[in-house]
Parts: sequence; structure tokens; C-alpha cells
Amino acid sequence: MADRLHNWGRWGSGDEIGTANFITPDTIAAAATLVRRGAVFSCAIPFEARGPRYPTRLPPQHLMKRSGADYAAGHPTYGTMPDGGMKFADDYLFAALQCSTQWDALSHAWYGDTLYNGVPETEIRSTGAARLGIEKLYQHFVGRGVLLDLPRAMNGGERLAQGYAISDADLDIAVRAARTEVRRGDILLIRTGHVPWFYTLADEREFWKGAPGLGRSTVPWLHAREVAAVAMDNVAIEVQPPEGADQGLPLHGLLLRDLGLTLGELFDLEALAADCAADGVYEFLFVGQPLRIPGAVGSPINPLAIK
Ligand code: UVW
Repeated sequence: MADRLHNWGRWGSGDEIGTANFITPDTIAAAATLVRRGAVFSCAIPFEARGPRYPTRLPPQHLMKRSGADYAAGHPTYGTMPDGGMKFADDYLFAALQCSTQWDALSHAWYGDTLYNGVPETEIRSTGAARLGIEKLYQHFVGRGVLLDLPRAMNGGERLAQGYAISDADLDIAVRAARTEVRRGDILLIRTGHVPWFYTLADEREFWKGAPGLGRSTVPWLHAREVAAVAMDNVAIEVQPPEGADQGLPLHGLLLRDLGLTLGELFDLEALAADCAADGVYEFLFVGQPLRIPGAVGSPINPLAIK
């Protein structure tokens, strides 16, 4: 499939942003006109210890360096104020950049010894990604967002079945149900309905095992529509386990490496999906910038859909 479908060289041999090139000033200006009610929907899950994530990634640790308790115990205040000086709270975050709602950078996954656009794997260094880092995309993800609500479109259910491989035909059904079309430069949000289910689980590992997600037939579908990015409410975009004889995460190779398509994971699409079902409008302005961390291979985000 990679021989037929790839974007290497499409935007020049030095390109590092892949399908984000489909977002242009025109697509952004058109997307801004989709804001009609001023209704804002965050697509982020809370950035906290209990949350859905890939099993090998540690939960984030949020630590207070200074709190009200320090001042109550006599920590000196700063400067002079009527009531004895200013007091400051400070905190730290120790976290995998991929442990919550996130973008996978184009430097996140590859096969063979090259990444997107032929970048050698030696460019992904112990000091960070010398090329294809997430910071290259620091102001790119503004545009037309489209929600494809698979469970509602396919069976009216709350979530897709465990291990369900979403096909190109399923995506067509959801597009028809949304009474819209997918256009070049869109940021496509695909709902499986699995995030609320995570919070009901006694054993958190169930979330990853058998996650519904994209199957192979969606790769040509996405390529043909020239979307800028795809984001979902599952851990890894793709179905687990993979289809047929495939193993591991084959769509990471096809989408990130071959197409140069940035992937968003662990989005919470519930509130947005409920609103879209209520007003029948599945398109909106999407804004979701990564942190500007030089050389990072992913970034947490708080993506917004604005209608
Ligand atoms: C892995 O890196 C294994 O997964 P993800 O892209 O979901 O973070």
C-alpha cells in the first residue's frame, strides 16, 4: 500500500509538516465563518493520573513546589503589600508527552530506517528529533473540523464494539449521516465512543486491549480526501489487534511515515458529539496547537471545536 500511497516529495524534499500543508490561509478563513453560536467544546480528557493511555506510559505526576500550606507554615512572602507581601503557588509536571490528549508528531513512528519524506532515523536523537519534531507544527492546526460520529451513524449505539475495524464504507456512512463532505485541509475527528467507557472500567488495561479503530481500508480513503490531520477518542487511532495477519501498529507506519499525516489520540469527543447530534451541524472551527517543544515527538493539547 505504501508504494501506491505516499506523500514523500509532494511538498519538496525538505518538507517536515506533511499533510498540514493542506491547511492554507483560504481554508482557515473559510473555517472561521463556521463560528455561529460562539459555543466552545474542549476535546481534551483531564490531564491527570487516572486516564486512558497506552499501557507502557506512566501516568502524569503533577507536583506542587509551593502552596498555601508553605505560607501557613511561615514561608517568607515576597515584597511589601498591605497584608504582608505577595505569595505565589508554583507547580511542576512530569509526564510522557503521549500520556493524554495529544498529537503524534511525524517523528513519532516509522519502519525501516527512514521516517516521513525519507528522513533518516538517525535524525531522531537522544537530544530530540532534529527533524519532524512537533514544534514544526506549532501554529498549523487551525481549520475546518468535521466530526464523524461512528456509533451514532452506524447503529445508534453509545460506542463501537471492542476490536471493531472501521472501514472506508463506515466512514462514508458517517459522512452521509453528518450531511456534509470531507474536504482538503480538514481536521477529521472520528468518534468511537470509548472515552466514557474507560472511566467505568475496573481494569484499565481493557481500554487498550481490543480498542476499536481505523482499519486498513481507511488509508486510501483518507489519502484521497487530502485531510490535514485525523484525531480519535482511542489510544492509537488504529484497531487493536490489527486486521488479518498484521501485527503491531501498521497504520502508524502508513499514516505518519508514508502519508505524513499527523495523528491526534485520546480526544474526548462526547460533548461535541452530543451537540452535533442536537443541531445537526458536524462542521466547526477547530483549533488545537501543540506545545512548542523543540525536538518533541508529540505534545499534549487542549483542542477546541468552536461552533
Ligand atoms: C504508540 O506509540 C505505541 O502509540 P501512540 O501513537 O498511540 O501513542
